[in-house]
Amino acid sequence: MDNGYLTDFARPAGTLPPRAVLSTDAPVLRLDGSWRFRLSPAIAQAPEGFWRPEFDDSAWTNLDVPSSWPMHGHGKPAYTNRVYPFPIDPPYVPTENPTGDHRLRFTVPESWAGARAVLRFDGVDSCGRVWLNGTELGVTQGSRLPAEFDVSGVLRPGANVLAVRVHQWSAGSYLEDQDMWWLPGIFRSVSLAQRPAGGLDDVFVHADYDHVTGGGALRVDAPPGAVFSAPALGLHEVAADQTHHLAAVRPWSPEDPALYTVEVATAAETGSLRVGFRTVAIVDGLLTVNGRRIEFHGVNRHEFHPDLGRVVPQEVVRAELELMKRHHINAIRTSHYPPAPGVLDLCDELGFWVIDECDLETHGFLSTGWRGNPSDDPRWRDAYLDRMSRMVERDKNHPSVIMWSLGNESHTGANLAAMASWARSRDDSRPIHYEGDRACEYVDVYSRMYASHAECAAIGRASGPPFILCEYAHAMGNGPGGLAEYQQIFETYPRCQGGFIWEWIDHGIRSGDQFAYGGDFGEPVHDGNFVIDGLVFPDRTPSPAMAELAAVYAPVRIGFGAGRITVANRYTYRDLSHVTLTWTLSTPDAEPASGRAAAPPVAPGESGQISLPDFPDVSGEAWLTVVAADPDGLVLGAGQAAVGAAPRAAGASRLPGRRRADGHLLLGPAVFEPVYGRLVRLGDLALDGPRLHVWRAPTDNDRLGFHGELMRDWREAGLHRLQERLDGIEADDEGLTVLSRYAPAGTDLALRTTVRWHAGEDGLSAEVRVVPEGAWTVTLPRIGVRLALPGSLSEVEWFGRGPGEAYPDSRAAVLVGRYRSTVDELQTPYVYPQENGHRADVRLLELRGGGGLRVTGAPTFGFTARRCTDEDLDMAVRRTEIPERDRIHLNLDLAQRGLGSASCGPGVLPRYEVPVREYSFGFTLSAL
Ligand code: IPT
Repeated sequence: MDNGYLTDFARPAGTLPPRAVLSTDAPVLRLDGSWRFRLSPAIAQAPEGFWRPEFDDSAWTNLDVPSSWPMHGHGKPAYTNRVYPFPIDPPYVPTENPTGDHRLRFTVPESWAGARAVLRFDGVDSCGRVWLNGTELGVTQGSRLPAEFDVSGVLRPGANVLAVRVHQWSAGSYLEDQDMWWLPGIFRSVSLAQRPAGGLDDVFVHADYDHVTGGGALRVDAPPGAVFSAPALGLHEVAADQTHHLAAVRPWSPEDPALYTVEVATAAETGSLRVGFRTVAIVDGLLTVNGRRIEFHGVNRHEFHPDLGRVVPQEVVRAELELMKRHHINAIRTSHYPPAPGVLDLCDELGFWVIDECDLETHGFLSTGWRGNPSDDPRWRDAYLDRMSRMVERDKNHPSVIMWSLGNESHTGANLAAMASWARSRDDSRPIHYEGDRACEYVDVYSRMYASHAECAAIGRASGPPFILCEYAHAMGNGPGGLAEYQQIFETYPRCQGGFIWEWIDHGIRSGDQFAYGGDFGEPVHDGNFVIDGLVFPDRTPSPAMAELAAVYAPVRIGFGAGRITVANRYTYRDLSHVTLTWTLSTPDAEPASGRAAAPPVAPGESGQISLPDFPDVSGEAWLTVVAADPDGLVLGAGQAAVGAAPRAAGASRLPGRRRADGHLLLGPAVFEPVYGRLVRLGDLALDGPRLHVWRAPTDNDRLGFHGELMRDWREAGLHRLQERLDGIEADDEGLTVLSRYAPAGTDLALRTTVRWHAGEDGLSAEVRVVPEGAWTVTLPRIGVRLALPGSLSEVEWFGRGPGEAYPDSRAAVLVGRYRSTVDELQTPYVYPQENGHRADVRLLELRGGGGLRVTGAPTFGFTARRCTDEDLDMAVRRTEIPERDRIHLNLDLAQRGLGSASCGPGVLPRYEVPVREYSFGFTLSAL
């Protein structure tokens, strides 16, 4: 048998011309369900003649279609980012080519007798050879694109047998090197549809909006003689191929995704579409929709499910898109392939700007210096054009799709340019995107990934086509940091029209109680946890980055100044008539007052002011919080201002320190041991500390990166293994002084500390001074102290920022208030263990449970509390490796480094670093 199709430069065979997805009254038979399946490690080991109807498949297993077969125990998933997991020798593929033979027996009703019909595959990864009733129909290519075959005359009423041989590797694999798991299979739906003669094989709706007049123009390209009706627009059976001008329509946008039902009909078939009116145009260097500059608050969305692989049930998609909407995400780039067709229906309905991206990535050619890259090789031109036309034809009727993207990371070349010009000739209503065309020779927008803040601002100051970040803010592990600073750039420079966070979801595969990443399936070549870089965990639970992003993308911004509250409307089209403001006054002990106010009438892009509410006088620290919400209670923005006096330093009276006969030192309720001078008892509470602490379990952004591995420098400097030496401990009439030197072995670098202890009515207070010694060349993960506490102190309450974790460059979502949690709940379960759970700007912290400890800051501190040390967390590479120790390890930080985005992009902005320099800070401890 000839397998030449595998190496035919990714050209499908025997497929029908592409067309739009359309629901019509022509009968459809869904073929999803339980199929028969057999996996062979190579084609030569696959059964001969399995396509024959009479073939005996009783020894095979059952497999649900759609499915990614490695997720069901057949072979294994494998992860690489850009490295091809096979030798680069296009168009050839390895002999070891997992081949999944699929068979389905199905019954066709008598009413189908003699009907013209097509068999449709919505997605087969990577290549499928198809037989119906023993007749070969052809070969699919382009995993994430539909393929249809004419089955008229082959399909028959009664029993039919469909046989599909799917190969993991084909020439198309060279074009599908996206950063994700390699997951072969028939992973989208399979269906049969009758195609009546004279029916609606294809339609192309054109629904423009004139923002000057408020009118719409509607035309439907359909077979000759077709008519359409749109009752809500007063149109009844009007000629399809003429433009119908409508005096007033409700325009479509993510802020108001207004859809009109349009029924298109020929004598033989009636189809139904949901149409949105909008006009995309580049005007004076700005990307506009319906006459306004738009701004992408977007995410890159891969199709992923932790149990099913690339099969994402439609109800899961709906839930995830609703989750995006609740976090003020208004745009999706379908990285890096067209999504399942149902996804775009939901984008139309719920409202997202979509950049629909073609199924194309040849990133692995980076390792040959792009030698042999298909993008500039004429032998691959047909495949490039085939993929582009199949995407455009399939998705052309979606109002949400406002740009076509040629693909991702495929360098540049004539085949990409040809895709662009074909798309323009077919659909001139949507601009073209492709990040690889830096010179904008064949694209309409200047697109970049991971450009630094400074470079984005420079681009904003220069002139040229609209600028977008198709990827930014790499959400790997704990991060990204610096989102708010990017947003500020989008708001400062009109040319900078927003971007798409990389990426929506962690692609972790469920494995017992945790999620697997690259290498966990024994892959010889893999990229580890680089696939765990989303805003939501693999099970779609939001990570703290989601709260941050919601605050940064918030459509309403609250500010304070000159005794007034400023309310800024950051919508593109909406006013604020749906917004209610709620205010709360809070102090460390109570919430003495709250109330409501209407938002001022503010047009999009404008801001208005209202006066401060009347709230009672408060003596100490107090905060006024104003929250803007919609009628469903969804928070649209929040702001805060301090309205009371700052907290005072500790009280006056001071007890003397003294030395006990056994060498221990006593100060009021406190006992210090004589070896290191650490506090070991405070009243009834056993403690151990404080010790200077500068380490954190490196985040992915600390560990990885194009900009020099920070973690390597930290480890070389020995920050994770400081030795502690006691240089002196003295008791005097006013307290104790402990002198220590913290230094890594093998260097002459050190941090000297002087801790001055006092005991008074307020508790036991420490004034810490840190003075560096030597020529340090690194910055620090953090500066602070750590203490070990009894494991029973697991109830946590604090007055400070919360409720979620916060770092200096990721703190837009956290507001000052009084919060309660537990030590266990303070942890964020990042798939790859790393620093997490830090609470910021804390004034008062209490840990309780069979006694308690109160910590107050002078003035504030950050804290983490967990049942293991930072060293434990550092050692673990899987969640199950994080030990649970007997004690709670509490870090009190004066400062902690920001997060940045260095795992793939710029690092922490200089102002969020922790330099080695002198520091002074203080805190007060009391036993409860
Ligand atoms: C960029 C890719 O486009 C994306 O698919 C993903 O791999 C991301 O990086 C990292 O997670 S490419 C990179 C070289 C900038």
